[in-house]
Amino acid sequence: MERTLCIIKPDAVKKKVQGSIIQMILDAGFKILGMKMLHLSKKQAQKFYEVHKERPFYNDLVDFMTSGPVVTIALEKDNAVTDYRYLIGATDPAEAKEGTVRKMFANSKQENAVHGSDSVENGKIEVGFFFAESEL
Ligand code: IDP
Ligand code: MG
Repeated sequence: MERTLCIIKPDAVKKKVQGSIIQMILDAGFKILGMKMLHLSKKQAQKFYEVHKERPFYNDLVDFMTSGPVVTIALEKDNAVTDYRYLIGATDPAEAKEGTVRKMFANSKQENAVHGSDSVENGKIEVGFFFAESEL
């Protein structure tokens, strides 16, 4: 079984679509191991997105991710990383396929409703960023 981390981003929580997104995740066969609603601190958001710190969108991304509460969800499934990224669709909603979470709910390439881990290794690391093993 693989693990992957979902974050329902501030834009989606503001729009009150977190329930719809969670239902899509459950309907796609994922098991929810843990779920937390929290307001990220600037430090947390900077650390979580550290790999992007040289990118031009980094500071805006940190501001956006701390602009309101998020829901972090630890997910488990066979092939979780690939299957979840398929469910959420492309980073830019303009390129996301019909029926994907980002096509349905994203506002823009930045405000794109959800985060998803990009590799099996990062799935484990990112779940660990928000959840102690004893909580799962
Ligand atoms: P991903 O979330 O699909 O894995 P990444 O390239 O890892 O996409 O980027 C992380 C996040 O940074 C995106 O989900 C999005 O919120 C934001 N982002 C990525 N590229 C851009 C951009 O070109 N402009 C504004 N925000 C961006
Ligand atoms: Mg990414």
